[in-house]
Amino acid sequence: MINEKVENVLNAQINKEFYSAYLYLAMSAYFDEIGLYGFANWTKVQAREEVDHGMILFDYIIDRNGTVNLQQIDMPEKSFENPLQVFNKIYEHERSVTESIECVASMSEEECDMATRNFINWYIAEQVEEESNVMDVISKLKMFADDKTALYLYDKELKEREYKAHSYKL
Ligand code: OFO
Repeated sequence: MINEKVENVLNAQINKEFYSAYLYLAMSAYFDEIGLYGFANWTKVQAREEVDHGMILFDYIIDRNGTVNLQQIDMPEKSFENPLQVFNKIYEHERSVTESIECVASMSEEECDMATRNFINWYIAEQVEEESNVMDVISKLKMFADDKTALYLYDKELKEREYKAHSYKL
């Protein structure tokens, strides 16, 4: 059985992960519209990873004999200005997800739920990777500035990103 407070924050986290997927899909559609198909691919792959993040939490609650409580997913924003602005937004968003994951960790500690505390370590490490990947894109976009050729070549590189299913099992 899982502690009720911990169960609530895990359910809220499922919602945040699915919202992340929606947000990345909105960004992917934007990139597709402006012809940056590599950026569209990168954000679409990320959306699939976010669904995995949500599903891992879903399965974990069930494994602990808890109750999954799915909540309404907010509508993501859909108007964007340029690639750098989008990636700055992504960074801001991922920072807020990191904070939220850290709150799950501290709630599980407060409630002496060491199984969840241990489980959530996977997400803490994943957030380090996500923030770092986003910062990498931001640095390159800043370096290219208005160089369209560099952007074109980088877009081709981002087209190579492939989806790999994420999984976690107790
Ligand atoms: Fe699920 O890590 Fe991004 O939001």
